[in-house]
Amino acid sequence: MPTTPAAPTESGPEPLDRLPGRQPDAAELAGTAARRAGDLLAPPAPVRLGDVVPAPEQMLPDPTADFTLPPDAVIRVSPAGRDVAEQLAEWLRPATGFPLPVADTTEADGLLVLTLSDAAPGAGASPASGGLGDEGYRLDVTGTGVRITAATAAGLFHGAKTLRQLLPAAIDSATPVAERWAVPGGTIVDRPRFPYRGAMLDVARHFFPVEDVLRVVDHLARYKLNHLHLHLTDDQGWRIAVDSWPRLAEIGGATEVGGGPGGCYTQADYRRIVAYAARRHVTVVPEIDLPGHTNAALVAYPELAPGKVPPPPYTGTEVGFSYVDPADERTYAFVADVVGEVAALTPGPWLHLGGDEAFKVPADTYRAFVERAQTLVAATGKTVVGWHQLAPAGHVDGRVLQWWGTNGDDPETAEAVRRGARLILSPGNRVYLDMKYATDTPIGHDWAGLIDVHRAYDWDPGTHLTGVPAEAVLGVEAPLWTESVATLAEVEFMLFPRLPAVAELGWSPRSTHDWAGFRRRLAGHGPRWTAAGITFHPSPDVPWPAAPTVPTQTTRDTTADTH
Ligand code: TNX
Repeated sequence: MPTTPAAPTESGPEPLDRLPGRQPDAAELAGTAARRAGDLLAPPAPVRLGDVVPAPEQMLPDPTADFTLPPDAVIRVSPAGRDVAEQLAEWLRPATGFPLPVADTTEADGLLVLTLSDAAPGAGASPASGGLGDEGYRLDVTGTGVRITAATAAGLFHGAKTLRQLLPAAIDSATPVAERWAVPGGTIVDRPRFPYRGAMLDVARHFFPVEDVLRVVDHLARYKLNHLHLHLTDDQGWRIAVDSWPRLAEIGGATEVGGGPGGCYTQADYRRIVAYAARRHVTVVPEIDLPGHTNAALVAYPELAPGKVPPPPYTGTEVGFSYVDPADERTYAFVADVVGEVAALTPGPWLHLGGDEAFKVPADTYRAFVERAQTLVAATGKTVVGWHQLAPAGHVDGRVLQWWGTNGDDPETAEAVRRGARLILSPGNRVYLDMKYATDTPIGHDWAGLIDVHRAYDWDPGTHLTGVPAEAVLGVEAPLWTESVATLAEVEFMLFPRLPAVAELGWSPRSTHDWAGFRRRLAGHGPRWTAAGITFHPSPDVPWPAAPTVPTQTTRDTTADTH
C-alpha cells in the first residue's frame, strides 16, 4: 500500500502501532471466518484508506483486514450517538438496499459499531491531552467489522462521513446497486487542524429556495466543513423576515440581480435551515451587511437613506454605492432590532455584520458607525464577525475578522490581530468560488484572477497573512458570491471540485499537504458526485477516471436541477 501514515504531531494521539486493538472473542472469530470464506478470492476493497478527502491526521492501512458489509448488518450505537447512527443508515440504505436497523448498545458487539465515549481508545477527552477533542474520531476496520469511536456526536458524525467515503463510489446512488460493499482494513485517527471551516452562500444577489440551501449544507458536511455563512442582505435583496421591520421582507425581498422575482426566508424557513444544518454539525453564521450593501433595505424604508431620498430598486452588479444614514439615530434602532431578531433565531455563537465596501462613507464616520454596530451585536450575546474592513474599529471581545484580500500583506488587519482579533482566511485569489476556473468558464468573475483547483489548494492558512501567527487563525471559508450564479446546478458547478480543496486546508494537518496526492484522491470523488447527481466542473488539472463518469458541464440553459 503506498499510503503512509502522517507523522504524529508532538501533541497528537499515540502512534497507531502502539494503540491497543480490540481483541475479538472465539465466537466472533468463528462468525467472521464463515462470513469471509466467500470473500477469500475477492479482490481488495476498491477504495484505499488513504483516499479520504480531507486527508486524515493519521492512518495505518491493513490490507489483510478488509471488511465487506453484509445485508444483515445492524448498526449499534451508544444512546447519545443515536442520531448519527440514524443518519449513517440513511446514507447507506438507498444504494445497498440493506435494511440496516439501528440498535442501542453499550457493549462492543455488532458489525458496525458507533461508540460515543470520553474513554475512546487511544484518545483522551480533550485536545490539550492529545485526544480526539470536539470533532475528532477513531475508525477501526478489521475483518470483524467497523468501529467508530469519538468523544462527541460531531466526532462520530465526521467518522461516519469517512466510512461513507471508504465504501465504493456507488454508495452515492439513490437506488440499489449490485456491489460488493467492501471497506479497506486499517485504522484512522483524525481530528481537524482549525475549528472554523466554512463556505458562504450569497442568497442576496440571487435568491435560493430553502431546499437548495439544505443541499449545500449536505455538500459542506460531506467534506467535514462545519460553518455555513449566509450573506442574507445586499443591494439587490433582503432575505430574512424581520417582524419589527416587515417591509424588509415584503419590499426588500422582491428583487434580485437581473430583475428576477427574488424571495425572502420566513423566520420558520430560516429556523428550518438552522436545524437541518445543526443535525449535520454545521453552524449557520447569518450576515447582515452594514452600513453599505443596503439598497434593498433603503427601498423598503427610505427613512434610513441619507437625505431620506428613496432610492430605486437595484438589480445590477455594481458595489459600494449605498449606505444607511449614520447620522440618524433611527438607523441604530434599526440595527438593534434587526440584529436582535436574527440573534434570537440563531443558536450558533456568531453574527456577521458585513462592513465591506462602504465606499461613500468617510473613514471616521465609518469607524464610529461600525463601533456602535459591533456593540449592538455584542449586546445580543453573539460574537462579532465582519469583513476585514472592520479592522480599524475598536476591539470587542472575541471579534473575528474575515480577510478577503489578495496579496497576503495587510498591516491594518495584522494590527487588529495584535489587539485581539481572530481571523477567518478567505483570500480572494484562492478561495473566492465566484472566480472563474479558466477564461472559458461560462459564469463567474475574474477580478481576483482565475482559480483552478491547484490554486485553490496550494496555500497555507496558517502562514498566509504576513505578521499573523497561526494561533490567531480560526480557520478558512470559501465564499460564493452569486451575481452570475442563479441556479443550484450553477452553485454546485462553482463549488465542485474546489470546495473539497478548501475543506482539506481547514481540516488536514499541514504535513499531509501534497498536490499530487490530493488531485489523485480528488479524482476518485468524481464518480461519487456523478452518482449523487451533483453538477461539477471537470477541471483539467484533476485526473478524473475515464467515461462513463465524465460529468456534464453546466451552461445557462442547464436543466440539471439535481434534487
Ligand atoms: C466583493 S468580498 C464583495 C462582494 C462581491 C464580490 C464579488 C466582499 C466582502 N465584497 O460584494 O459580491 O466582491 O466577487
